[in-house]
Amino acid sequence: MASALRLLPTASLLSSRRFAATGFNSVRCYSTAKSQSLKDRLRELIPEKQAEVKELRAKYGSKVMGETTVEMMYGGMRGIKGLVWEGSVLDADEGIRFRGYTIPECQKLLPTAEGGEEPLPEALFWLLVTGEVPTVEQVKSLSQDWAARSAIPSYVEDLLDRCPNTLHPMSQFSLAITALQHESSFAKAYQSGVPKSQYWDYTFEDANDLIAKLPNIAARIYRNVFKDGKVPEVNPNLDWAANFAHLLGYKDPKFLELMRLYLTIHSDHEGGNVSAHTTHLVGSALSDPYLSFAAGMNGLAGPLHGLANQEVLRWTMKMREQVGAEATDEDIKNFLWKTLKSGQVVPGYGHAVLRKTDPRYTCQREFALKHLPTDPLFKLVGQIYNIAPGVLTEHGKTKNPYPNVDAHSGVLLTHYGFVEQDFYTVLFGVSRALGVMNALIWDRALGLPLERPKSLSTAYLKKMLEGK
Ligand code: CMX
Repeated sequence: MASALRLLPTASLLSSRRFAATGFNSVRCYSTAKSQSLKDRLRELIPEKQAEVKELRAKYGSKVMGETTVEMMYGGMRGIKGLVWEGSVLDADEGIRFRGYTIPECQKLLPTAEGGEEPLPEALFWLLVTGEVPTVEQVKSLSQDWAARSAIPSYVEDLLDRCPNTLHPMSQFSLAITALQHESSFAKAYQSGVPKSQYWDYTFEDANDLIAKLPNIAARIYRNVFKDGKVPEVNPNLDWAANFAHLLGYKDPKFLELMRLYLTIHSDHEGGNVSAHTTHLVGSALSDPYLSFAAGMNGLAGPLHGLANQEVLRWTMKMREQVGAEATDEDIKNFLWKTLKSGQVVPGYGHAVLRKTDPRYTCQREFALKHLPTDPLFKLVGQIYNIAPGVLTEHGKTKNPYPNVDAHSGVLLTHYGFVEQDFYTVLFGVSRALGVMNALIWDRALGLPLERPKSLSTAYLKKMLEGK
């Protein structure tokens, strides 16, 4: 494990404006006993946060946060401020901050595996839940806790083993998560009439169980569809990402580092994206965390959202097939235009909120520059990065001609022999659990109600607008 010293944040990091920007009152480091469990720490934080929110609502409850235009109503509600999401905030130009920390800051501050450089996803989860940078001991205990919770029931194994290999891995993933609902502590507690003030406790248990079991579910799908169908035992001494790689059948320490980075950066991207918002929306009906997450995963499986990582690699391979290994810039430009003129989107480019290169793309590019600088596919992706923004700008439709997270991940995975593109979105899904489960715990802790925005028909709108 990294030395404790490495975890101490610098004064400049702590004093930065980002804490004000996220709305989280403070980021505390080393304020807790080194061995305190995540749940114990959360139990202390919840009353503070409840009081903070109560005061905010009493003081500013009637304050207007923005306006809704007719264009927004027909335009996918872009820019409407209608959700509270504690874990992360996305800035159009700067990208994501997890509890106030940028990705490079997380890479500097969060504990790593022994000898590693990338943050452990468990550490990111701790940060998302508490707003605090965890100690090495705290992260280690969370790794052990998740390893201990990781087994999946035999009926879920049987269910997956019976799926046809042609059923998309994301459909299998969603199916298994829905079936796992049988285990929900929250659903059982709700049926037995537990008071609302305790909802968060059972949600916390489900959230941790679910996160812990996802590597076993995902690896079973991977091994069934693409390998020999045999899944090894979880190793209680490994961290969550390393265990996942082990279950999938990958041993290269660099691939383990890639998994740690991958599972950290795909976790959370504020609340409005389809997978996050869906999980939150379904959870608002007090559907338990399994049902809520399965719904979110069905949204992640869409090609405009998480499935784009699979689409990017397919598209890049197709390009390589057509233009050859030594593609000129002109070849790439022509292929981009061909894609656009055929009415397709360029996968991995554009974003509903971002207006600059996604820092999740940048950190994957940096990983590639460090570990696989001469990989031919990485070179091609770099070449596309130089050309695509110009073509998309000239095309004139997309508001953001720069790459998003999905433009890079497939190349890194392919380098390490992970070539099964249909599985890529499942990896995204395993990571996304960290962000949306944190949000669901806080939804329950803050007692957020059933979500129910107002909708209008075009006829009603016309009547309102034209006075008819
Ligand atoms: N290639 C071609 N056209 C694009 C484009 C792209 N990469 N990105 C946006 N456009 C088009 C849109 O389709 C839209 O066209 P129409 O007016 O004909 O409908 C127009 O540009 C305006 O869209 P926008 O406001 O810039 O983008 P949206 O907020 O509507 O959509 C996104 C965002 C991500 C769906 C879109 O950029 C896209 O389809 N990108 C490719 C798919 C992708 O990479 N998705 C992954 C996003 C990250 C993630 O969630 O994982």
